[in-house]
Amino acid sequence: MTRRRALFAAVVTVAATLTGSALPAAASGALPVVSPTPQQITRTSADVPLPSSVALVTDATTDPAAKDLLTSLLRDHGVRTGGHGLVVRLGSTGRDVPEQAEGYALSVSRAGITISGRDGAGQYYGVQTLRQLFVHSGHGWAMSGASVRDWPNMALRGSIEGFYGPPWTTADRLRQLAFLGEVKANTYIYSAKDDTYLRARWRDPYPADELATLGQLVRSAAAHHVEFTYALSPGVSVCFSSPADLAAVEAKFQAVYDLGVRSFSLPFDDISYTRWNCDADQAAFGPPGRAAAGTAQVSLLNAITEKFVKTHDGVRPLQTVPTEYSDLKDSPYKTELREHLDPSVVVQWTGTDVVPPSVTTDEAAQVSAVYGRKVFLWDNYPVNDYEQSAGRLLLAPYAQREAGLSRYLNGIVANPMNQEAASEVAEFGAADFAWNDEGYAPSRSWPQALARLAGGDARASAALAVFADLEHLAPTFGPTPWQPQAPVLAAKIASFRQGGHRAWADLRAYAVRIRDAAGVIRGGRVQSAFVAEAGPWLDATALWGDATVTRLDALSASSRGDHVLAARLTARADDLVTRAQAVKTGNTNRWGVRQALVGDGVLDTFLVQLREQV
Ligand code: LTM
Repeated sequence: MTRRRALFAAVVTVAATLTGSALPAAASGALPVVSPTPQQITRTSADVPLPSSVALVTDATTDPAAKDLLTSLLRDHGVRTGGHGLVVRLGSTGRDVPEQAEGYALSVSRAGITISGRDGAGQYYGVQTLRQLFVHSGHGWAMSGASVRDWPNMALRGSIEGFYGPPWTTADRLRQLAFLGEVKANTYIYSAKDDTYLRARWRDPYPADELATLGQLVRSAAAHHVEFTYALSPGVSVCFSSPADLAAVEAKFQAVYDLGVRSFSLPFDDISYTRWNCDADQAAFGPPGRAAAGTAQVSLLNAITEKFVKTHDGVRPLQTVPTEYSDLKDSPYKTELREHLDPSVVVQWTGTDVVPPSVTTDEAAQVSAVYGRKVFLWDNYPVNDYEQSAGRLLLAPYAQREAGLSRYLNGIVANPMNQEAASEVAEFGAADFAWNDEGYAPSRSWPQALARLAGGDARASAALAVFADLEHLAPTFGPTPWQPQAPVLAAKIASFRQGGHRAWADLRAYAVRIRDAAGVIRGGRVQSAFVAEAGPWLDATALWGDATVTRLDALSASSRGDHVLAARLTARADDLVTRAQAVKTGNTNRWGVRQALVGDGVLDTFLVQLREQV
C-alpha cells in the first residue's frame, strides 16, 4: 500500500471508530463515487435532507464562478438561496483547508454545509465535489453527510487540442471548457494543427470575427477555472534571428493577451529542424543541425520569456514542445535545451514514443534529468488522427500510466480525437489520474465517465459500456495496440468456445445487447453531441449485433437439424455483415472517409468462424 493510500485508509478507519456506533443508519451507507478521487473523504453523518431554501453565506473571499455554480446546482435541486434554513458557507476563510493550491475542505452535516477553498479554484472544485453528493431520497433531495479534504497532485491538468484534421468547432470548444471545469481540470491548450492562424499563417493577425470568437472562449475558460493556453507554432517558417519574426510572435501574443489570455506556448513539434528557413539563421547559428536548432529555438523561447512573459502582468511560465519530444535519449539538441533554456520554461514530452504503450515513473525520472526539469506530459490518447487509428473511435479507459508520476510530471494534457464529446471518456480518466494518481483506478473511473456521458441514465450507461468495449482498441504507431479490442466480448467468445448450451445462451444474450445498444443510446439521456459524433459507429454496431444474433440462431437451427432455417438465417447474417462492413465514417478526420470499425479483429473474425460451423 502506498503511503497516501495507507493514510487514507487510516483516516477512514479512525473516522469509523470514532463515530461509527453513534451514527444513524444512513450514515453507514456508502458515499456516492466522487471523481476525481478525493485525497480524503469520509462519511461523517447521515444524509442531510435539503430544505426548499438555505442561507447562503459568502464573503469578500468568495469566488464568483464557484458561487454561480453553487447557486445553480441548488436551484436545479429545488433549493432557493436567501432563506434562513440550513446554512451553506462558501469562501476561503475556513479552518482545516489543505495548504496546496486549488485544495479545498468540504463538510456536509445537519449543522450546515461548508466549502472552504485554498483559493478561488479550490472553492470551485469544492462545489464540483458537492455536486456529486446530491442523493435522491424517497422524500426529495438530500446531501450525503461527508467530510472531504482534497487537493490535486499535479499542477496542470486538462487537454491539448493538438491533433491534425478538422479543428473543433466553437461549440465543441465551449463544451470542452465546461467539461474540464467539471472534472477539476485547469488547462486547455489551443494548438489545433490545422488552425491556419496558429501554424501555416502564424504571422498573420486575426480578423476581427476570429478574435471575437477567441475572446468568447477565453471568457468561458475563466468561468470554469480553466487556463486558456494559446499555442503559436512558428517553426514551419520562422527565421529565428529575425527581429521582425520575434515582433510577429509578440504581436500575436499581445492580441490574445488583450482578450485575457495569460498562458502561452511555442511548440516546435513536427517541423524540420535540420534546415533553416532563412539564410540569416545560417549566419547567426552556423550550419543547420540538431544542436544549432536547439540553440535557435532556445534563443526565441528565452527572448519571449524576457520580452513578453516577464513584462506582462499575470503571465504564467512559457510552455514549449521540443522537436525531440518522444524519447528518453540525450542528444546535442536536448543538451542545448537543458543547458541554456530559461529554467522557467515548461517542456512537454509524449513518452517513449509518440503514442507510448505506457508511461512509467522511471521514464519520467529519466526524461526530467535529460531536460533538467520536471516535464509536462502531452499524452497522445485518445487522439485518432494517425493511420493506425483510421476508422476508429477510441473509447477505452485512460490506463497504463503509473501511480507516482506526479513526483516527476508537472502535469498531463490529453490530446483528444477530432470528436470532442467522445474524447471526454478518456479525458475524464486523464483528469482523474492527474488529480490523484495514487488513488486512480481505471475500473472505477471508466464507468463513471460512461455514466456521466449517459446523463446518469443506468440503462444507457450499460449500453455505452457494450459499445465502448467494441471501440476499445487503442493503437500505437506500430502494429501492436496498447489496449486490446473488445476484451469483454472476446472473453465471452472464449467461454462460448468451451461449449454448452449455457455458453451459447450467454453469448446470444450479449449479442442482443450489442444489437440493441445503439437504440438504447439514441433513446436515452446520452449527451446529444456524443450521439451525433458516434452515429456511423452506432449504425454499424446495430448491424454487427444483429448479424451475431442471427448467426448464433443459424447455428442452433443447424444443431437441431433444421437445415432449411439454418440456410435462411445464414443468408440473412451474410447480408447484415455486408451492410455492416459498408458503413462509413463521416469526413471528420484527417484520414477521410473509412469503414466505421466496430469490434474489428474480434467480432468479424468470430462471425467468419461461426459461419463455418453452421
Ligand atoms: O504529439 C505531438 C507532440 N505532435 C503530433 C500531434 O499533433 C499529433 O496529434 C500526434 C498523433 O498523431 N502526433 C504528433 O506527433
